[in-house]
Amino acid sequence: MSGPVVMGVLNVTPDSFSDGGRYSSVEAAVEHGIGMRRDGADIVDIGGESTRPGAERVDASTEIARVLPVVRALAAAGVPISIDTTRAAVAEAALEAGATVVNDVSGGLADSGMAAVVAAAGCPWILMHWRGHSRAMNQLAVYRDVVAEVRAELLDRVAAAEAAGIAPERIILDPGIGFAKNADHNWALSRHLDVLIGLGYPVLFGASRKSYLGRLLAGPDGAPRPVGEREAATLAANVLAVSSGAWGVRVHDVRATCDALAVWRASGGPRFTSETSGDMIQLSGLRVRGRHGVYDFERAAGQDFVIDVQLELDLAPAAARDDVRDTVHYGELAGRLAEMVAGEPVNLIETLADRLAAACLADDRVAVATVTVHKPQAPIPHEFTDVAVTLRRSRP
Ligand code: PMM
Repeated sequence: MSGPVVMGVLNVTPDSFSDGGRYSSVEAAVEHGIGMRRDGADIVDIGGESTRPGAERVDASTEIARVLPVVRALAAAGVPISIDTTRAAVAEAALEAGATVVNDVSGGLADSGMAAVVAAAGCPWILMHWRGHSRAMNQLAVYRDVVAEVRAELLDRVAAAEAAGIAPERIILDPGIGFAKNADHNWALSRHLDVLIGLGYPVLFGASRKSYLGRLLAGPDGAPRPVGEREAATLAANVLAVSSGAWGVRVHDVRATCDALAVWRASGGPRFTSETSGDMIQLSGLRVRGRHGVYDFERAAGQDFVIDVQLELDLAPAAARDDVRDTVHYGELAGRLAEMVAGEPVNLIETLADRLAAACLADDRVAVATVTVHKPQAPIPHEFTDVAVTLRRSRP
């Protein structure tokens, strides 16, 4: 899957806050799942227990009975499926029936058997930030610094998952919008999503139609905007999330989401956020002998060229994980650039700078490359200290 991933919500429950009761029959649920796939969903997320604040739990056999026929039928129809459950037994049954992702809103906290099921399946595991089951979660919405605490609590869940043998590349994080969080908490997490994205794991954002959007759009009488009239707000929240670098969005209206993402893509896709803009790698004074120039004697004798490179990219993943694979290896880059400067001669240092910039942008994590080529021994019949060109190139 390449981002942003669109996850379509399919609750086979009588009481979920948005679609509860609409897809209680297997036929209606399957039809809706196939429709969401047709509309562009990368994956359909099937849940059999409402996680709405205050909701009562159902037992595992009820949950299994609700989801299994739908998982089976949609898997048979070729629809990629995640199972939205906090229970190992439900996840195991759904994986066996054709689900390929586990979406665990408890981040592994609700059922100590979940990690083993996921490890055995070798499937992706969405770890959502969670503090307790629906009945109690509103009382648990107490934070001094919600962003820092959600980040720390998610890192605990990651550590537990990795200790249980889950490969890091299978882990997806989710801030858990609306779960043990009030509206202010949700807005703080939306504003600082880049802090979670900076952990280096894909981040799923699930704001679709949630009550903080309803509260934002409350009428003059203070009544929240009804659930069915929060779609425009949902689309705006989701476009902002993917602009911050979210890996995917979990939504009820797949078609509208895909339309909004098409506009986002056509408008240039990701933006750097305040947390990551300004990150850069600088390599200065790379001195290499080359034969660039318009004169024969330059081609024959060669001279020194000095290269400065500035790469703009998000360095938060590398900083968080302390792993060179998460960043541009400056030693390897220097080697590639030196080879180009020493290689095939060109007439102009503009052309050389342009080629070096293209080589920097070949790593698709680099958003902008600024390259300066100095030619301090250029054939200029006057005393001078340096001549240089600088090109700034960004990803198309
Ligand atoms: N929200 C709900 C259910 N499952 N899973 C993830 N990963 N993230 C969420 O935000 C999330 C979820 C509750 O909403 P619903 O009634 O739309 O399913």
